[in-house]
Amino acid sequence: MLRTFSEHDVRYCESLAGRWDFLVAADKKDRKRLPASYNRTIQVPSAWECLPGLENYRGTAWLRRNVEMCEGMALRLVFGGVSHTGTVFVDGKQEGQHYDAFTPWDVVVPCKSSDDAEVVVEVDNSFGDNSALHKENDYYSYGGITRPVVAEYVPPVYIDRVHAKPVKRGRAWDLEVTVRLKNWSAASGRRQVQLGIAEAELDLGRVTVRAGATRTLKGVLKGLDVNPWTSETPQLYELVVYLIDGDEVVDDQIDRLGFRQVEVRGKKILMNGKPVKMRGYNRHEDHPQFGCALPLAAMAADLEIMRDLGCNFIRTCHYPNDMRFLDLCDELGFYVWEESHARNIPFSHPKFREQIKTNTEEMIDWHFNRPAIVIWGCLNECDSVSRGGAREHKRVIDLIKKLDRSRPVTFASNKADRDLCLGYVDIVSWNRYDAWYGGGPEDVEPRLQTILKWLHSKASRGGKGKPVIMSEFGGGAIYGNRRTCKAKWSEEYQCDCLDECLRVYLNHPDIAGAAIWQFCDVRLTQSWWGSRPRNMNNKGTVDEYRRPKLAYETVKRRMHEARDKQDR
Ligand code: ADA
Repeated sequence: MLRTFSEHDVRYCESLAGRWDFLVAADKKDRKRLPASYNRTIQVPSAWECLPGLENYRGTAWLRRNVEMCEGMALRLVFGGVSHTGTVFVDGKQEGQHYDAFTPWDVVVPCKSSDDAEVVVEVDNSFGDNSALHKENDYYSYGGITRPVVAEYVPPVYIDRVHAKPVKRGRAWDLEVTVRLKNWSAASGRRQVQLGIAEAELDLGRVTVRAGATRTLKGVLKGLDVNPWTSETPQLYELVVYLIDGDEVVDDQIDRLGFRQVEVRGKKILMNGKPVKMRGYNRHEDHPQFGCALPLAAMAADLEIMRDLGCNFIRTCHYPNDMRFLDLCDELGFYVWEESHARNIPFSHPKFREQIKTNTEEMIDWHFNRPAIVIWGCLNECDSVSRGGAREHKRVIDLIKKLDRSRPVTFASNKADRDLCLGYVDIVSWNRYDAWYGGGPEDVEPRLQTILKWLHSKASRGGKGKPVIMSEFGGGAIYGNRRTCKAKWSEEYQCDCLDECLRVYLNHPDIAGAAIWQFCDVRLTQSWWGSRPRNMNNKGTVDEYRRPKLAYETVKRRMHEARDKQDR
């Protein structure tokens, strides 16, 4: 399923996980848009690179299966993620298309009868003018239906999305709720919405939704006596929303919420009014056996490793993550910096503006309720030094602030004192490799002092007095490469890099967070081959099979020291 819990009791849902018919373009014998036949099957969800012979396949493929229909209802197909462009056909008719592997999307198709329908998903993971965000990069863009797919059956007027924002009022909490209804039918419908959480209930009243229209209802549950969500005590509460037609509950939506409030005050980041120091990792969704389509148990295993290391913070570099991973972060109490999909993207790409806008809107719309997400990020190491680049940064950051004022906003910059955009953000975030690119461990502290001096001066053009997160730092090591001379790419050298970076960053009063680059070694796209040993990004503290390198114990010691210091 799409989540680690059931989102509906009333709405009928069915997982579409399993064997789908599969065909790659090279094997297609006819020139019609959709294949007349398929020559193999594939597991959904999965990445096609895990099929022998398709390890490097970049292009188009089709996945097909039959799906139940239910006359009088509409089939709502919900995709957790299709990499990277999915086009859906139901009984041969194109019903929807979506770009970007990393945000969920849905198509709604009224059922004309209760006969099964044929669903075909055409998937394309090629690069070029069609794709600004997925491109040759220092991580891999896989292919396939790589996250779970669910078939839901919705009545004419149904619940499309529920957003809930906790607001601290002294010792109690208010909950500001927005319910978005849609009507797929040709007739208007009048419905009532009721909701409940933590023994409190609220009737949002009745509303008429015209044919094909969308309506939202808003309301506030006041004075809730609930326990706050924190990293140490990740208390979750179930929100249930009912849609009522006359005296019948015709639809529902269940989500889980945490009551926490994140804010920036001076150089500190506060959770529920208390300063926190976030410490953890950048993590790509990548695994040699599963590509980006990690099963839930593998995601949970990664989080257990980070918990063992004493981490409380994860940056979902460089894209929105699987909803199940975010659910686990809610359950385990990890703070998450989630960012819309961009790593060193040229703003000149013809599709950049439209694709980054859609990806950012979808990230916030689908993930708004996650208590674990405490920071929205964007535009990793893009052009924040030219006036044109500054305009693009302002455009995306303003969009995030328009969509959600309840979380601070940042972007990870590698432009140091050339940055023009620090005035737009709530938190200044730096990717710095002072111990790796052009320096050694001994350069970490003095270079931090220099850049902080610049930041807290007028010269930083708006960064003065803001909290700082060291959003990337570290060094590479090839698993098993042990060298007492501590040559670069040895585990010993990486150990020294991380030891000094963590000693400085976890103890500096101006640094509110530190995220090591990176959790595990990851695959690169072909054009990056030759730029890195093994054609991998080898800066993981564990390798791609999650085998710990020498630095593991050093990181663990430093993270536990910081955790114990914070708890005192
Ligand atoms: C950049 C980038 C990361 C990774 C890193 C590295 O900071 O944001 O995605 O490429 O460099 O390994 O050099």
